[in-house]
Amino acid sequence: MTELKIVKAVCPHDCPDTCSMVVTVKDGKAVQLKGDAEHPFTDGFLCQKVNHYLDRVYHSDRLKYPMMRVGPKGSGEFRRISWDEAIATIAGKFREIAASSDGPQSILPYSYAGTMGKLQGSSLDRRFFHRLGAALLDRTICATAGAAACDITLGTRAVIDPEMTIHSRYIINWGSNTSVTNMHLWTIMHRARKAGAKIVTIDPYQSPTAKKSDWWIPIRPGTDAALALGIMHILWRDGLQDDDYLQKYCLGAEQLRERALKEYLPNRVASITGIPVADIEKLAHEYGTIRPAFIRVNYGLQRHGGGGMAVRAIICLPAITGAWRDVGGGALLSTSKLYPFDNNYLERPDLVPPGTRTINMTQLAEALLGELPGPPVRALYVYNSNPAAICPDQSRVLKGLRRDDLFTVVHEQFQTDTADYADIVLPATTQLEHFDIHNSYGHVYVQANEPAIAPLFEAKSNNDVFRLLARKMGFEPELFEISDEELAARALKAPKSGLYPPPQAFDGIDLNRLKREGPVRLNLPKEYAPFAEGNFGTPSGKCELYSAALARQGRDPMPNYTPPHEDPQTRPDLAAKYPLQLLCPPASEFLNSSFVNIEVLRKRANEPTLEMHPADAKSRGIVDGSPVTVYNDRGSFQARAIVGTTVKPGVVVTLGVWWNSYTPDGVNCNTTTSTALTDFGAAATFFDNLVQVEAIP
Ligand SMILES: Nc1nc2c(c(=O)[nH]1)N[C@H]1C(S)=C(S)[C@@H](COP(=O)(O)OP(=O)(O)OC[C@H]3O[C@@H](n4cnc5c(=O)[nH]c(N)nc54)[C@H](O)[C@@H]3O)O[C@H]1N2
Ligand SMILES: Nc1nc2c(c(=O)[nH]1)N[C@H]1C(S)=C(S)[C@@H](COP(=O)(O)OP(=O)(O)OC[C@H]3O[C@@H](n4cnc5c(=O)[nH]c(N)nc54)[C@H](O)[C@@H]3O)O[C@H]1N2
Ligand SMILES: [Mo]
Repeated sequence: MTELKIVKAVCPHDCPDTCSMVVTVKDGKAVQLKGDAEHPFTDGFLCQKVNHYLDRVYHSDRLKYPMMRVGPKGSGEFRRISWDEAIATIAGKFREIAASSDGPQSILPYSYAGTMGKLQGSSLDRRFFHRLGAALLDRTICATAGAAACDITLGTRAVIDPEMTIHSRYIINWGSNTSVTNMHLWTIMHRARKAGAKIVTIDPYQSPTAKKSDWWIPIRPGTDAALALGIMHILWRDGLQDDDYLQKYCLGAEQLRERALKEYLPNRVASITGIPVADIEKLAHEYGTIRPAFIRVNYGLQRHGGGGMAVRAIICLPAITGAWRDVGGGALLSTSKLYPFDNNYLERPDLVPPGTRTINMTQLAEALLGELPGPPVRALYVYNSNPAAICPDQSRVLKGLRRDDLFTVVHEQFQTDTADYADIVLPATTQLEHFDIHNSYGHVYVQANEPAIAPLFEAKSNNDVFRLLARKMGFEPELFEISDEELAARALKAPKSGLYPPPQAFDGIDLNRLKREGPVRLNLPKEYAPFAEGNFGTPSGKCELYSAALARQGRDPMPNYTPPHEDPQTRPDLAAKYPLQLLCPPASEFLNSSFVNIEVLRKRANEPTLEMHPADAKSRGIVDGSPVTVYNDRGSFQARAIVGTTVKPGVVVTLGVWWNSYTPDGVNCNTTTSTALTDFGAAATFFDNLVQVEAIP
């Protein structure tokens, strides 16, 4: 008897679109997976990657059983063991380390957003490591520069309802490859364009989004704050500011106006940003006069030393013109803070022993090589992440992972570059095999993911593994013996306080409703424009153009331009050796390092490439198609040159993030990236990276 079942699932990957997926299951096997037509944002279609999610689920390379290392570290030689042996080994090692003079803080959990699910992403894992007293991980690899900048300026993320951009008439993709990294928003932008909107993209690289825009403005990497301040100069100079909005809802307009007028003259801004004065003037005038004006500010532009200041300056613009007043106006960084999940319940930060140290995940190299204060890292537990591929300063990360005295556990779906260095490998379930609930950072729906199929082979979900480990460690059952559905139901009971997240957003939403109805829109006004009348989440309740809190910390209280760490203008010494600014954003076929092992997608991406301007190629004897080496003091990687005008002279671009095991030289672009941090949020600076390029003879 054939039994057909339709299950609503949620794409778990690190992407603002958090799509709703409809899975058809036949006799216990998922046979079809497609985008949910009933989800207004997903709109019935998925990206090219997740269209192949079933290839991922049923891939012959899925990790099937727990394994223990038998060969040298990094050799990828393992033998199968039982779950009992795996859990006993890990618990035994954790107990031994916790009882040693180094203590539990020499155990480091390492996770990011392999799944964005609230349960498999950040619930029992946090409880487990908090209860153990392990080092805390500061999860800075992606978003914290902009998050910190938004908190200071707006008291929450730069947020509007992305569906409202249908009403926008001036759209700026600012450091955002929207058509690739947020493609369902791009669809709405495209519709707005049909209704008369103009689409502008500010990006040093002619990304797929820049190519499809009405106007591509190539900017010198890491100089966006100067451009934003230059726009402010022109807005104020020409009387395009909204004095009423500034006076009622903002702090420090007078001071900021003075800075912009005195310090950010168009000539100076042009020389910093490489954008001609005429274009800066035109951009400022269009932005200041066409409404609703909307800025999609994304993560790409934050990955520079001054990334926090860049976001802070950009998100001040809608306050100066009053663009926040309009439905479809304002700026969007992330909608994640609109969801009042009870994270304290899920993660139990109260269990963290006082004085526990925090390790910045961007500085894994330093942590593993014993260069940070505190006890050495003796054990590393990796899940939801692939640091051997995605972390900066890769040569040193790998050196750390090769340490014989480091005990490494990797819980994964696949034998990734990181899993190659594990002492114990544990097989993980995919999204079709476990339960979860999801917020989104790019729309305003909450969703439940029902398991469509049983776990394949011996795979276990993250939470199930932490339940086993907690049992073995003798931790309190009341903290861990709670089902995923119970955790979800309780996490939806929002604490009722504060302005952001809006405490009423979950009113009328509970787990039963999510399971019954599928995606449910947060309980927000239909035409949501949160800052139309102020209502900022800052201590003053205003948009803090001037921040007294920053002034008290001895920092610049206002937006300003902070040059990149590795900037040819301010570091001519370094640029003499390494004159090119390298950007290394993800390829459209990959999701950071996820999906590189899916054959059809890898074939489409083909091989690591380096896009460079004809002038930079010619002076190096490089022609289109030449194999090249890209290098600096930190390391080198190989790629094939694509010579063209997708970049300006002085900038080169490689798309990633390749698995090291699939590149010609066994490493990827992160051999050249640095662990230097951003000005706000201590985040990664992947795109702040000077290199030299040579043809391989
Ligand atoms: N297909 C696909 N989608 C994804 C991802 C993926 O890997 N693949 N990753 C997901 C994740 S984790 C994230 S964080 C988001 C990221 O979403 P985006 O921020 O859109 O992604 P990026 O491509 O990293 O960066 C966007 C653009 O910023 C440009 N850029 C770099 N430096 C600067 C600068 O100094 N100024 C300006 N103005 N632009 C600059 C880059 O050239 C790039 O084209 O995407 C998510 N969506
Ligand atoms: N050069 C360069 N480096 C970058 C970036 C860049 O643009 N350029 N982008 C940076 C950014 S924005 C980000 S967000 C980070 C992303 O870094 P990561 O969060 O490490 O992202 P992925 O590379 O997608 O790796 C996630 C891993 O989690 C695994 N996984 C998925 N689901 C589960 C699960 O349920 N359980 C377990 N245990 N594992 C699971 C997947 O198989 C995958 O191997 O990379 C950063 N690194
Ligand atoms: Mo990210």
